[in-house]
Amino acid sequence: MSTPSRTQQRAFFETFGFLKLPGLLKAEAGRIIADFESVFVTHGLKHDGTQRTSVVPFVDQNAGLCALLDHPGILEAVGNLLGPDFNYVGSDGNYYTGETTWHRDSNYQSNSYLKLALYLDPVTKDTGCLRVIPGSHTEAGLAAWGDVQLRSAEVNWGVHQRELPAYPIESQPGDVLLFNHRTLHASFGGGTRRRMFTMNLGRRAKTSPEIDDLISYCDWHMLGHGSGQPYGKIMLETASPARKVHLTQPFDVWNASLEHHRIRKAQGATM
Ligand SMILES: O=C(O)CCC(=O)C(=O)O
Repeated sequence: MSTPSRTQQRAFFETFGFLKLPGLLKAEAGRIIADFESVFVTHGLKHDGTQRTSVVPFVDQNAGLCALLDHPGILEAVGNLLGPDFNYVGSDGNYYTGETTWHRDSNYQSNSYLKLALYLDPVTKDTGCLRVIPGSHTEAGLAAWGDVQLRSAEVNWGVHQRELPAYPIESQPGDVLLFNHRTLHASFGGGTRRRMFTMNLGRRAKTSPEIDDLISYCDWHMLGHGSGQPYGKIMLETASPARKVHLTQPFDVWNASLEHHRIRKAQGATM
């Protein structure tokens, strides 16, 4: 079977809410893993296996990982789904321990966000690969399935969450997974040292719902993660004009939002 065309990939992503790009970063996988490890070392973080260890924002901490935003294959694949001027809106790097229960990453009205995920160890259905409910990102999917409903599988349907009908996206290091933020996802059966990182990417906001969602997204990140900065120093210092296309709009919105919160705080409002 020949490789799907870009049009077919976009149609698959829009229909099912995810897309796997086998081996897109195969040549770089060794270096990516070394860069991943080095971020945790730099942060003095040792994963002891008892719980998830994560760094947010993640790729921003390492020049090699920042350069994923310059990678021709990534630019082409993501540009195909979100347009060539897509926004980069944060990342997380993780050593996972155990399972992740069913959830969506966001369910914005504009439906313009996706996650790019790289699993750095071979993962299968029973060893912690990402599972998705195909179609759960659509309006019909949103109406049909809720995350709490799936997490209450034992009460609702008398089966464990891991038994729910879902598609396991088994992967090897170097494979790139893309999934819509609205797609319900989870993972089960992982060990105590499951390495993966993700990048959040969104359509450049042009319509009014997209702008509202970007403001809300930046707000959520800023307040939720508390870093007070949209991007890491290395990300900004190593950004070429081409990379800045993916940073400028969130950077401006984030700073405007920060200013808004400063004013509200000065006025005595609680956030
Ligand atoms: O690999 C996992 O355990 C789940 C990852 C996930 O839920 C996410 O990145 O949003």
